[in-house]
Amino acid sequence: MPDRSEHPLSSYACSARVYLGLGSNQGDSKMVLQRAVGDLSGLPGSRVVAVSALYLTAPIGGPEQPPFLNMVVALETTMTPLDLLEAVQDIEDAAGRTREVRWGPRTLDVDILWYHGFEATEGPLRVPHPRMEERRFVLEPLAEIAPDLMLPTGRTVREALASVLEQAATRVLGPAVSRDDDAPSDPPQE
Ligand code: GSY
Repeated sequence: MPDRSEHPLSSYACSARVYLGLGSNQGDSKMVLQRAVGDLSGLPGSRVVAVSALYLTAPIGGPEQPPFLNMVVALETTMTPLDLLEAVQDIEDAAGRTREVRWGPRTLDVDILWYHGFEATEGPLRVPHPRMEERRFVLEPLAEIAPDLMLPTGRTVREALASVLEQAATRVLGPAVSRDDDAPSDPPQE
């Protein structure tokens, strides 16, 4: 067997664009999200190429729970979809995430929303994320960094967002704004 380790092709790996949705409603959510962005940028073969603002959003589904901070991150990565899934679960675990209550409060949630050229409707990773087109808390930050991204229903992110504006309004917090200082006491209302 010839040794190919020195051959240029042996180190060539294709980079894929991925969009990830991040959310937190427990602990110091702003710090949790900022740390998660740092962790994503440290993944092997990966580079964070765009980051949305932070959005304060009313919780959708689950028990009564505090408002969330949500954001979307664009990553260029050579990781495979399943390796990336494992890595983001490690990032959630490192943030102290427990999985006790389905749809319940969480320190950190990282969803792989869209992975260039990859579609899966069953198995451990479903992408494009099956509920992303129904969620204002996903579409609004995503529209900030990828308004023309084409979604499975044939609509752009911008068009899909226009159809969910009846959901509770989100409030944009700049990345430098402290949540403790700026979070209203009640979740945002429409
Ligand atoms: O699926 C993500 C967790 N999650 C969220 C969220 O991130 N933001 C809002 N606003 N509501 C949510 N409900 C769930 S579950």
